[in-house]
Amino acid sequence: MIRRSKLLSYVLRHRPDEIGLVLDSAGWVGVDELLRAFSQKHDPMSRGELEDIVRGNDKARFAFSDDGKRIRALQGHSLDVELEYEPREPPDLLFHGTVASRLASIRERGLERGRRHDVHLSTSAEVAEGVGERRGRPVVLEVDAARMADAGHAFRCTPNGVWLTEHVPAVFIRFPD
Ligand code: HQG
Repeated sequence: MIRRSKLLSYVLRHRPDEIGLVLDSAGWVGVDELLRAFSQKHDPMSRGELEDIVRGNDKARFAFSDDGKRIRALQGHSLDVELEYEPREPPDLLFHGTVASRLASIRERGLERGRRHDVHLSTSAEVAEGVGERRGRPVVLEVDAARMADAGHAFRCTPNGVWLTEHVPAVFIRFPD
């Protein structure tokens, strides 16, 4: 299940071409088409199994369209997709989890989106800590989102509560002592 969920992330965020799929401009692909492509290139997957992955995913990374005919990843793309989340006013404070080895560069250049579409921010320090932990001992940075928004930076929020913005200049970051 985890392996399949990772493969689904990979296909829907980065490399649909790997199994011969093309996503539309908002990242959607037909469920039947996806299942067919999966079954041709990997083990066969049923609609029920796909539903289990989408529902069972710890971070709600995927969603079906309202009619259930299409599926997409909710964030994390490196592909050029327009997710169409409306800009929203962020909470005053947001958090970003990273590791010590990144700090010198972040102090200099701010938080950069890298390969991803956007910088990912969390509403809680605990969640950010979990994100940082993927790379080592976590360091949690505080982002002054209210001041960023005042300065004209746009924020969007995914349906699973991840806040997205293109770049966080270092002046808006509070580093731990
Ligand atoms: C760091 C997972 C040097 C940044 C997680 C991070 C999250 C810089 C890494 C989601 C930098 C990028 C996103 C700079 C940022 N210099 N390092 N100027 N600016 N960095 O994976 O935020 O499992 O692209 O601190 O749970 O770690 O994919 O971003 O360490 O929600 O659903 O560069 O990915 O979710 O790494 O994680 P990532 P992230 P999924």
